[in-house]
Amino acid sequence: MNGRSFDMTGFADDERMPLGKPVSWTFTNDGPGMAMPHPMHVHGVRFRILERVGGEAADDLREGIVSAGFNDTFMILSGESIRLAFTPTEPGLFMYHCHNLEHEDSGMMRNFHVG
Ligand SMILES: [Cu+2]
Repeated sequence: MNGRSFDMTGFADDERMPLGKPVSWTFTNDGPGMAMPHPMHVHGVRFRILERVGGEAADDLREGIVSAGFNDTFMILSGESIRLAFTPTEPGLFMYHCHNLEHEDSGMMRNFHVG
């Protein structure tokens, strides 16, 4: 993600989040490799989906996606861009990753730091 693979203990400068202040993340599913949806999970926070733009999927898949309310996981379609927002309430090191086991096992997982 963002050209980075999993690093067990590390995180990048842009993965450092302030405690108690709202942040917004944008995920865009336009990376290399086979075009496919990814079920993305963020640990330690609950977020709201603010915006979905683009994306390609069969209508019945798109119709089954729920964006309303608080979430800890979201499906991002191939070619889609999603903006979400949350306010970190607990300090520490948390992970965000694709919930497809093959993907997370191959490094589609990162840490973010709060505090
Ligand atoms: Cu994935």
